[in-house]
Amino acid sequence: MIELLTADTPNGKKISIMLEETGLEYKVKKIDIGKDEQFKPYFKKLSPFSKIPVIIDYEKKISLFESGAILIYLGEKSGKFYDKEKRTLINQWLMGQMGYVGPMLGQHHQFHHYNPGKSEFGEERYFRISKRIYKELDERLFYSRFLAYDNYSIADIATFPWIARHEWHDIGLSKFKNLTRWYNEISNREGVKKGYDLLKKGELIPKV
Ligand SMILES: N[C@@H](CCC(=O)N[C@@H](CS)C(=O)NCC(=O)O)C(=O)O
Repeated sequence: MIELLTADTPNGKKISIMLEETGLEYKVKKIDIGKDEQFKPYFKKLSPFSKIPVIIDYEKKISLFESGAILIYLGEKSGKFYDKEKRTLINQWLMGQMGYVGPMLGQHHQFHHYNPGKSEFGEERYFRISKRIYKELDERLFYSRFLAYDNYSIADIATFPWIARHEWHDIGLSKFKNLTRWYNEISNREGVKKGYDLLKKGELIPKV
């Protein structure tokens, strides 16, 4: 049994999607980051930067923080979506998501969606970078069916929940044909639909 300590955010959804996709047995514990639960001593012990997601694997008696590291762990444990022969390719796209796509779109959420009008510089900067990310992903997906190679992998699972916030981005996902094709294909996977609704509120994946 795996316990997922998480919140309903793109980083949180990555792991619930992976758990659903792999079929590993798990339960969810909601961490209320709006109420600073992430700073409680019990949680900080598990996650030194006080961030969700975290998993506890009771079978192996270990806990892990950082969504990329968790995806790798679950990929290795399940033998799914992290093909041994393709790991060099998958790692590049996974690290690109962790270091660039997620943090930049996250800043775009902060300036454009949550706090419009507070900083012209911040709004313009992260809007511009987010548009660039859409274009770069679209270009990659012109050449490749999925991000790392021709099969679905943890790199796609890591990136998908960020693009699923496309309505917040105001960039117009439908203008990016390859990214839209990729998004629709992943949106239709049963495990993705279930994992997206991690708090079982009936949340649907936003359509393009
Ligand atoms: N690099 C981390 C980022 C995780 C992260 O930013 N989590 C946010 C929610 S999406 C969080 O826990 N924020 C609470 C805080 O920073 O106080 C990962 O991918 O796991």
